[in-house]
Amino acid sequence: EVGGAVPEAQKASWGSFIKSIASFSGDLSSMTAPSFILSPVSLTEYPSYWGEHPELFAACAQGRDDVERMTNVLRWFIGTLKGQYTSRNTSMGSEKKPLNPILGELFIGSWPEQKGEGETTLVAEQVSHHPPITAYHISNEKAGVSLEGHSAQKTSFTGRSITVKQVGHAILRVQRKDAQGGEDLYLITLPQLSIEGILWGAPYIELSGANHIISSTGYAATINYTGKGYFSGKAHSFKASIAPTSKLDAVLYSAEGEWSGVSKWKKAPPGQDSVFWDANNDRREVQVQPLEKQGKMESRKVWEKTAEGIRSGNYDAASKDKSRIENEQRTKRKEEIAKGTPHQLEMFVHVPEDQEFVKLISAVSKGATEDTYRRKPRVH
Ligand code: CLR
Repeated sequence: EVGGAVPEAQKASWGSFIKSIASFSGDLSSMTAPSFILSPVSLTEYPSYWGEHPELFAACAQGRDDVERMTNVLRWFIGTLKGQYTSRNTSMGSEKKPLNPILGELFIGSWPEQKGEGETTLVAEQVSHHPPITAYHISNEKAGVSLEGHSAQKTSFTGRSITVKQVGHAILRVQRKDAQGGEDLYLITLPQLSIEGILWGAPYIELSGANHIISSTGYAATINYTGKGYFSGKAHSFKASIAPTSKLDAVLYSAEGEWSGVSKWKKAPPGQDSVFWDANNDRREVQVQPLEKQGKMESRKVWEKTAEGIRSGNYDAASKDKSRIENEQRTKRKEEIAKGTPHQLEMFVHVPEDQEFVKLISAVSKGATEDTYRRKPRVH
């Protein structure tokens, strides 16, 4: 039944929303959607999913050798997936439509040290509004680990589901602990996702295809995803393998299972437990300053009233406030053009061709190139 999970009063508008998705290509985030599907959280907050297991993030720098470090990086990566792709279902009942960030919107937060792993800090900035692009930088100085990346999406509708191709990549930098020092890089590409359950009105994400973690150390991890009805028959499944980058089919170690549940080593490194990762381990939500201490471009400050409206079911107030913000933005852009003073990024600089990406990606895709955003150097 179409719209079975949709509140009675919104069935008609859900129907027309689906029709408009079907005849629409590009930027879903700018579409008006029925109120039951709206989330009070902006997309600038989503990079925080990368940091919700601070101990796994810090462990990326540990390990006796490059292979062991690669297994730690892979575990941290797999450990982020449950938060990234199922947490709205858990907290709000289904996948939701996030608030569409304004240009220059910031999200700043941290995970205070708990067990000697060091403090992890996060800054994210909306570096483009159309198309929407979010840049982020997450760092644990004590552990010597940082992650820098950007995130955009290309969406298309296939009839019953929305396919989302993730555009962007991240680079994990790990300080070496040996005598020579220096740093190791891990290029992280992103999987494709599809949004299922659209017709029913209860959207959820399934991952498909593959992504890679390619390291300057000479090792790479390949992660393949399947959902219900594929090799495991279970939703949210993956198989990951670690191999030398120069010979990806010479698999050294492999793990498989559910990224939102338990996964196990298939080919385990010596002396390891059979469990690779248990996603039932607690995630630690990022901490942010109280609203009254936040700057006016900080996400929760920007969307304070809109989010309040969505949370309390006062959708008129929410949509009024959202229109006010969007109008202000249009005026701002016009003024910038009139004055010849284009918007300046606050925390990041745009890099037209990411040479680190070009170099590392060549192992799986010759000649590929992408731009990136780098965190501006800070004055301490
Ligand atoms: C953003 C980057 C994160 C992972 C992630 C998770 C959920 C994705 C989101 C990204 C991008 C925007 C997204 C969202 C799920 C639904 C939403 C695709 C990739 C779209 C714009 C809303 C669709 C509207 C519905 C019918 C739910 O690291």
